[in-house]
Amino acid sequence: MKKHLLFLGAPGAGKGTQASLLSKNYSYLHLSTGELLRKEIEMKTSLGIKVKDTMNRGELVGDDVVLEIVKQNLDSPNKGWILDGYPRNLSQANSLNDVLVKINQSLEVVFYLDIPDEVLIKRLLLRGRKDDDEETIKTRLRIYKETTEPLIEYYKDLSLLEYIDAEGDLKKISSDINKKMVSL
Ligand code: B4P
Repeated sequence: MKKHLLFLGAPGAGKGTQASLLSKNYSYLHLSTGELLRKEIEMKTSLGIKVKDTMNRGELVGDDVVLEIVKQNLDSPNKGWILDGYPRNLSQANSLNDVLVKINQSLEVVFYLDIPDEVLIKRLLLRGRKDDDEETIKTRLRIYKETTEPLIEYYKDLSLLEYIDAEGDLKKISSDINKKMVSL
């Protein structure tokens, strides 16, 4: 069974939702950089204060900040891990490789949640988080296309990419992911 996984997809594709379900199923560590950053903001830590405005504008926080969070968490004892929201650009993908080499682990699967823009926008507007207003969603989508989307080809070239149709029923998508898990 694959133990080191990553979810890739646009904002609202269901990364957080599906990574959470899958991590519970296998008792893996679910590492969402967005969630960890939001916790820092909630706790008003110096890091939280530093990233709050950037996140609320829908922009990416600095690579160094997220790398530190990922490093600390991957190093903890775990049965396996699922990264959600990291990496988000090629530089983060390279940093992740470096971290994994150091801890003698390797990424085994990248689930790419494929979904049309109109569906994403509807989902996020319904959720209504602080960074879910129409203008901010547009910024997040633009940044996703410019900086994160190239990772699809990057992981495809490494033969790690698994396509998942992420439109439609949440349970059906979860079942498709679980089926892939047992067949890989
Ligand atoms: P994230 O927390 O990663 O937010 P996101 O990309 O919008 O994805 P999210 O997980 O929220 O959406 P999901 O698809 O699960 O990042 C937030 C911010 O943090 C970034 O903008 C950035 O500022 C910062 N950040 C995070 N990581 C970073 C990094 N590596 N580098 C730099 N900055 C970073 O779900 C969306 C909604 O859809 C949910 O309400 C869910 O309930 C619903 N949903 C899911 N599946 C559904 C389905 N099948 N049908 C209907 N609804 C569904």
